[in-house]
Amino acid sequence: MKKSICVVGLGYIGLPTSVMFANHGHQVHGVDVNEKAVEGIRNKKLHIEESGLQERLNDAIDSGMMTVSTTPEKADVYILAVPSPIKMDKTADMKYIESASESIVPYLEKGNLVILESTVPPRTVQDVVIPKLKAAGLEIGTELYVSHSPERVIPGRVFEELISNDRIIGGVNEQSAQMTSDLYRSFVKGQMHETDDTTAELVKVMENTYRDVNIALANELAKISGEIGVDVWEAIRLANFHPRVNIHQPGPGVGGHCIAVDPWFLVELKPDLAKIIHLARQTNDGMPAFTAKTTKDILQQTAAKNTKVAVLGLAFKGNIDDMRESPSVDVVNEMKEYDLSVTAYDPHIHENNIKEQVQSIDDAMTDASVIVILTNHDEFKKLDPRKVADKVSSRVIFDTKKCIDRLKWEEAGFDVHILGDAKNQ
Ligand code: SAJ
Repeated sequence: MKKSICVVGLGYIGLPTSVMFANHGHQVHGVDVNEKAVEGIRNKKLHIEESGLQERLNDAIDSGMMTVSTTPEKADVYILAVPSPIKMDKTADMKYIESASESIVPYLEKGNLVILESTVPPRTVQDVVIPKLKAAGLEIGTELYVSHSPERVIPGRVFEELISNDRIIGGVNEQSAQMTSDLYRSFVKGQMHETDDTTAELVKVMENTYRDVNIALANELAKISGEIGVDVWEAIRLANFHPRVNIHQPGPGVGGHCIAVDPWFLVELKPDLAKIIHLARQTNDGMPAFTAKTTKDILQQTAAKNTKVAVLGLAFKGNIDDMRESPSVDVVNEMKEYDLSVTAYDPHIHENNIKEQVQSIDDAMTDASVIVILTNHDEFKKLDPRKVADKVSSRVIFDTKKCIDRLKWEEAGFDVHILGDAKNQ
């Protein structure tokens, strides 16, 4: 059945979700506090990059199925997709969840469904959202249905995953879960797994914690391999042929608004018990410093003429435009502690967000003593080392994502260093 849906939060999750519902016959009203973003979306101008989003947004707006504004409207269903970041002290910042929940209260009516999509510390629906919604004077579970259906899509492949991923649906009761499953069925081809709200919250945080701990293991193995003369990337590749092994990839740190954040929710909840989880966070957060120190060591070995470092990649991972919690920013700051002179370039980030950033790869590389790759954007994989060779002051490259072809760069006269590969490091 077609519904009217009000989506609060038009960011990396809320906007794609809104257009998907609008493209599938539901009447959607999107809400965001960011007036500039709202104005842009209304005029079909995107404030975020995501493959397939532009065409789908055009369709949603042109068909009249999607409207946007800075305030909610009456609807059958409310979806909350606002950020739930961590504060400086690594505890969850619930202010957006609280204000989004409050913002819909004046519009709520008997029979409405409220779905929380944001990733949150377990018990948020019970302890934060429901107490706010109660102000509407409706009985939860019989007059107002509530569920948590965490988004699980990966930036860069959002639309494929919105359709094909299974969904975890955590209802405060069976009817809430059932109504939520029925709604997402409009476009989800994966399975719906119904459970209660707190279990769904834990499942989502667990998934990202699993990945963080696994990446920390890969990073630790990279450091060990580097010391004992082994290429960790090859060792991981071989280990992963085992049917029950899936070791992730090392790198300059873990970024983004999810994997570097969600494990802290469990540390905050149970600090005495979440030991491996805490250590994994510290290991991954230590990788930018390790990357900067390795760069400084490489520079010292190569007797470079200057200390200019060309950092390639500021997004938190390949082929996206998102710099949130990006380890690259920490790497740049750590490099400056060693008095290195850094210029940073990212083909996906068109505004200078840090003062070391430049908008041309040539400006970044001209006269550099070492190139450091921090993000595996396709643009960097395709670089022609012979052309780069003419620009730099020393032919030295440090690849923290193993994304370049070592042989090709060596043939062009480069000293190639790869994180976790002892050869040349
Ligand atoms: N990274 C590594 N090594 C790896 C994989 C990733 O160092 O082997 C780094 C990346 O470079 C990046 C960070 O980890 O800096 C996070 O990237 P990611 O691709 O692992 O994850 P996100 O943050 O883009 O998306 C994750 C996904 N969760 C899982 O795969 C369990 C996604 O499905 C979630 O929807 C998303 O978090 C979210 O919103 O929670």
